[in-house]
Amino acid sequence: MHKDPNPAAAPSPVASGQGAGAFDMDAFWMPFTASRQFKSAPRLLAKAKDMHYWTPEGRQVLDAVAGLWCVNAGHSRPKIVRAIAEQAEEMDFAPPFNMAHPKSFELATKLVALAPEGLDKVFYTNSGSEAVDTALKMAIAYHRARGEGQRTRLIGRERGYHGVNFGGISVGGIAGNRKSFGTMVGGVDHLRHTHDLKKNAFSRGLPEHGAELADDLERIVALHDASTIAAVIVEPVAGSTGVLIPPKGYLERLRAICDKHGILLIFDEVITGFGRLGTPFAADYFKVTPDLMTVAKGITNGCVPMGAVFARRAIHDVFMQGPEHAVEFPHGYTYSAHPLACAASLGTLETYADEGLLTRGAKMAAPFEHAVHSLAELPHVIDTRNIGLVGAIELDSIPGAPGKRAFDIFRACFERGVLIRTTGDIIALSPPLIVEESHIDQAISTIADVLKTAA
Ligand code: PXG
Repeated sequence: MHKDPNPAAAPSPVASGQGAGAFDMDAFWMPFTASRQFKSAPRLLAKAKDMHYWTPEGRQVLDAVAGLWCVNAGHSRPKIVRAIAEQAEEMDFAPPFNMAHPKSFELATKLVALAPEGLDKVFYTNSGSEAVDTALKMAIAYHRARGEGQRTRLIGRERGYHGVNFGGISVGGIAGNRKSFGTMVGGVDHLRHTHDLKKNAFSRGLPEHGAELADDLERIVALHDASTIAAVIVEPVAGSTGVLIPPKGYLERLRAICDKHGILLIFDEVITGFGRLGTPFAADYFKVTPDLMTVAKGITNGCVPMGAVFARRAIHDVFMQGPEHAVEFPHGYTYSAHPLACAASLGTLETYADEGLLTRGAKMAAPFEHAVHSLAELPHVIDTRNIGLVGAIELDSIPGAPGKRAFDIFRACFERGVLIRTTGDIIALSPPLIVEESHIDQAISTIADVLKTAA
């Protein structure tokens, strides 16, 4: 049967550009994109190296967001590229259920060595969303396996982002990502978020006020009883929702309340993992160790999709019962421990180690902080904030058009050769960890120029 490739009456959008040629843009239903706007004026990337992208026309664009918070070592790094190419040549795929390949073990050993003390086991997924849903399932199944099957409730936080699968949007706290999807997973409650500009605007590093917001967990425990609660999941620093940095003492307090009530604490380190704060993980930065930790993005430098859940040994060991021939944890993906992802991750860890990238953010944090806060006095700026190599510039919204001001700035910056990320009316910066001061200066001066002329 022949299918009309373009059945719509209206002509589909066509992109053209030197090097890209012309192509039909109709078929691709794009993720998290203002598609009609995009397809009327596409922004295309065709090449990347180190700190930069190039458009199909050959225009250079500075990457101030590490792709999408993931290309921590910079783009197309040789050891990673080689590892992927060699692996593809040697073995393309190996089934991961009741079978394995050596690199999956080699990588797990290396990941666990890098992870905070006590997180001794690693379960592979293919994305952050899958890591989150895996961790939530682990938490509930763990309690059941040790005879507390009534502990099924999951607690997230307002404004949290934990990917887009049903578990993740259920514990997530961004209304726009939830409202269209029905009742989602039941038995979920949310802590209050910690963002308080009245008290904490223009904080450098951790905000002073708000540790007591962790006590909101006690309110939830009083309502549901601790015996019904499996786990609390939070991003140590919330990224997607606009860089919400935890108040001093907040995460320590959350840890203590979880311990008091036998509730597992899950850190979603999909963004904060692999050096973003100047330490390998946010758990290291805050000296607070969760029971489960989700990662993705930087685990392969964004080169091949991969995520993972780190677990305390004691959590894993509870599953190791029943007949020896039986599957202990009925969960996993066709592409768990995919050979290309494992190879990419091994190349990534080697690159991080060779160049000291997982702690480089600590060195660059001071000039980065200075640069981000230099925007504080510019038009529309209502907050600047930073931690490690993450920064945010929050703008007041155009009345009746939330998000428009920042989106216009995003487009204008791209036109001027700098890729930033915006969410609502917040500009987020998270450059690759190889960033130099000259790159920071370029990104900040471009944003400043655009802000000065913004509507
Ligand atoms: N948890 C956290 C904390 C994340 O930041 C995910 C889970 C989901 O990961 P996957 O790999 O399934 O996308 C994320 C993803 C943004 C942005 O604009 C951030 C993410 C994804 C898309 C956009 O800030 N983070």
